Amino acid sequence: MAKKIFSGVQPTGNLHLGNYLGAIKNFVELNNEKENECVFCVVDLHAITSKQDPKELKDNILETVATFVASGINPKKSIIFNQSSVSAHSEVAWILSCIARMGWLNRMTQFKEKAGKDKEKASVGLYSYPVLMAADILLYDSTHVPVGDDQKQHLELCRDIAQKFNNDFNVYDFFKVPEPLIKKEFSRVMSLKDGSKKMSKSELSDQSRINLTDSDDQIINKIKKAKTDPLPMPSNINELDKRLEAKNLLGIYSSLTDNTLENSVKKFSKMNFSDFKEQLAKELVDKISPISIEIKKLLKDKDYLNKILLEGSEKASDIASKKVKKIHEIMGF
Ligand code: AQP
Repeated sequence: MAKKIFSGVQPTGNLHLGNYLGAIKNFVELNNEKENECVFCVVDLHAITSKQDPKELKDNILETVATFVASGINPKKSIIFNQSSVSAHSEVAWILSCIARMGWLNRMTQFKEKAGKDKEKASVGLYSYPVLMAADILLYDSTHVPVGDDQKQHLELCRDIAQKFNNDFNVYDFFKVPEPLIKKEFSRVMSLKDGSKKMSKSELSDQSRINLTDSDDQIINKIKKAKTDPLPMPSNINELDKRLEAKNLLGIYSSLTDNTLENSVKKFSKMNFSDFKEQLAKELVDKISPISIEIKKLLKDKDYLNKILLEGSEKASDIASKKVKKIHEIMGF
């Protein structure tokens, strides 16, 4: 069945293996299914929920587009654009913030994690970010949203907002209630330094993540130094919940090779970590290196990347403005 896909990535630099395996790899697969209509957004309005340097933000927007294309998203088939170029996103976010309830937002764990102890100093935008995300998704009548596991709660909020709007205004099925597309088995790539923490762009240690622009040597070194435990490789999948670093590395291997975790456990059962790491590094270099080379090549042609954004913005504006017109009618504006 044809799906309407929407997803976004923040242009906050350091795009990493977690972004790739949790999101972008799925974008490519969905883009390749002939009947799907895909919209992939560089969510620059989300990026400014924490302070951004304007020059770096501009560069990071283009780097995110380059990463999409280098990973295999075809800009002729999918819409690629940046969020701030379609003003409907901000407008509808305001309208939906009058639908969403404080109690719902207060439950969002990502805000609690990102705001940390000093909630008073977090921006209002960081708090209301999931409402903007709902606007992004609902504007395009999206049926499916491919995201990493960390976004599951925001997707549930988006569904609640859509349903409340439809009920409040008696407009059955006006906002489509989207389904999350989250990999079942390995949906969260963890830090190479700590198997209990998400691999993240903002983590200070570069050793904690594989960046999509890392060289082969950097990838090999980071895997060599990745944290493990003193035991040989697990021989049973049930051991993994207690051996988080082994679980993460085996998960990365399985995801890269499109294999199940169970098969990977069998394959490397009782092996030394160093032998396994050699094979993992080889797999990573095989998959990430061509992307890294292509990103660097594309970044030399900024005109091409800007053209993709411009064409994408026009197409996205066209869809979004029609939806906004209908929202205005429903609201009585
Ligand atoms: N570690 C991860 N494992 C699986 N999926 C992940 N994603 C991010 N990290 C992981 C998924 O990547 C998509 C784009 O993420 P984003 O750039 O919009 O925002 P993020 O989740 O805030 O990324 P980071 O790296 O975690 O940034 P910081 O350091 O700022 O917190 C999303 O689909 C996300 O699920």
